[in-house]
Amino acid sequence: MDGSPSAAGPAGPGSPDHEDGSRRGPAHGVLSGLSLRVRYLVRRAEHAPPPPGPFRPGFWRSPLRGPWLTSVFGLVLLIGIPLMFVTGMLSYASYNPDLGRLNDQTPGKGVLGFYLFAWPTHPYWLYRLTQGVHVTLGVVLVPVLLAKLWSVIPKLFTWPPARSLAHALERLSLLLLVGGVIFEFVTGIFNIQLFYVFPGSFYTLHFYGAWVFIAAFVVHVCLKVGRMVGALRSRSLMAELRTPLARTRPEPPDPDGLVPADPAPPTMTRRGVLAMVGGGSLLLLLVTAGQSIGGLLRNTALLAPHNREPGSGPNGFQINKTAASVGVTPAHVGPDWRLEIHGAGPAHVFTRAQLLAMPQHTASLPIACVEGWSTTDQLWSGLRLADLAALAGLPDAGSVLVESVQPPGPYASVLLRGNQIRDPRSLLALRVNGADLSLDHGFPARIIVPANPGVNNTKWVRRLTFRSWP
Ligand code: HEM
Ligand SMILES: Nc1nc2c(c(=O)[nH]1)N[C@H]1C(S)=C(S)[C@@H](COP(=O)(O)O)O[C@H]1N2
Ligand SMILES: [Mo]
Repeated sequence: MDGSPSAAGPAGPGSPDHEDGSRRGPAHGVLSGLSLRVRYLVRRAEHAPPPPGPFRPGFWRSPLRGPWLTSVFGLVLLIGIPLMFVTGMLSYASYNPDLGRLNDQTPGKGVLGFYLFAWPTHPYWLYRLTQGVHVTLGVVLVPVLLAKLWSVIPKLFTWPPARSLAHALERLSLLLLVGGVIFEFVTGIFNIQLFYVFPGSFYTLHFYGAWVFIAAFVVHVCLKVGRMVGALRSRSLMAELRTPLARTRPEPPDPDGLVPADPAPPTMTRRGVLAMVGGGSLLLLLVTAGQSIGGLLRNTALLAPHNREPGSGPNGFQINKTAASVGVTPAHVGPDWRLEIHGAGPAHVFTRAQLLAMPQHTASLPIACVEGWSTTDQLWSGLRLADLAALAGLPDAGSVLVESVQPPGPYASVLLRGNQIRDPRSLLALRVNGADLSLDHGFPARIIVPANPGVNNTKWVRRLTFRSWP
């Protein structure tokens, strides 16, 4: 396609009627004006040589660039990116955003919430798995993504930048694709590294970014999947893995112009490139996965920003935010602390000693944070949310508003659903692993619900308000 004059065909000479915008409505007028301007720039650019540097065809000379190598990376991303999207959307559903603004501050998400459903409590490790996959895979795919971008980089420098309106639109879709994927990876990785530098909320940017990106991704896959299959069939992976440097040759010239016109002698085999990218991904897997798997492997999570050494004893597992960091002081949770329970009848107020005197239940459940790290199962004990709902006069409660002693702000309160209240493993926990909760783990009382994202397991609970509606 590159450099072929016929490619300018659709916007070639003729169709002067486009100039009459008034007949076809204002939008058409703008489009045809744009089209004319593009055509003018194209004609000028076609007569001028490309500027020196990456726009010149001779600039990109790697003999390894070609449709086969691009398609190998493309295939890995074709499997990995839908998994990222699905696990991301599941993460969003897990916050129960349709219960209200306490759980989701995303402004005007509107129709994008179309798929939301009642997040289940079975299996209890569900969120630990989905979000562990989301974050671990996101880190592991970085070398593949960089290799894929490297393999197609000459295409990002085509000259003239736009040959026709259609070509300009195609390039705009590439901008959304490449810009979108970089945006999602950068926001995601900054988030898990607790590097909050973006304006507004990460969560909102990452959520809207996912939809923009996935739309561009679907278009791109539809356009390219046929060529990808053809290119993958053009060479055998096994044969490629056995090819030494001396026999490494460029792929045959391709219509997309990935194969350089003037290739340099190879300095690396395709096997070497695959080993470098695969090895990079494997290394990232080894230094990331431990934060989600836990146990001894936690020590290998070199990229985990915090909590690699959570201490020992019954409360010796990761803490996300300490009490001090969110403004919870010993005074909030001292002898004057009370739990209020509201529902159908008059409110109930309990001291911690009174709560401990009630029948206690246990559940073995992990903490699984949205940032991808999780703990192994911990043995929690306390009061069943179902029993507290019955006590409040609403045994079939549709939801409960949980409020913390923490000063108002993110995570200070949350809404849980009826199915979460009814699960017998859902607790207002008072103790963990046979000891009182530590202050940083939510003393005097915290929520723990199976498959609930960590962020909805509110610590330092002060009030539960059961409601009959969802
Ligand atoms: C193909 C690229 C990606 C897509 C389509 C995607 C999509 C999503 C979606 C839809 C959500 C739920 C909405 C939200 O909580 O903001 C989400 C959450 C999240 N994603 Fe991604 N994501 C991608 C890449 C990544 C990467 C590379 C990382 C980091 C390694 C990452 C880390 C996270 C985190 C930490 C959350 C939870 C955010 C929060 O609730 O605070 N994502 N993702
Ligand atoms: N009140 C309150 N509860 C909270 C938080 C918080 O900041 N304030 N952080 C939440 C988040 S994001 C997680 S992952 C879990 C972590 O629990 P842990 O610190 O006991 O491991 O607590 C949740 N409960
Ligand atoms: Mo979290």
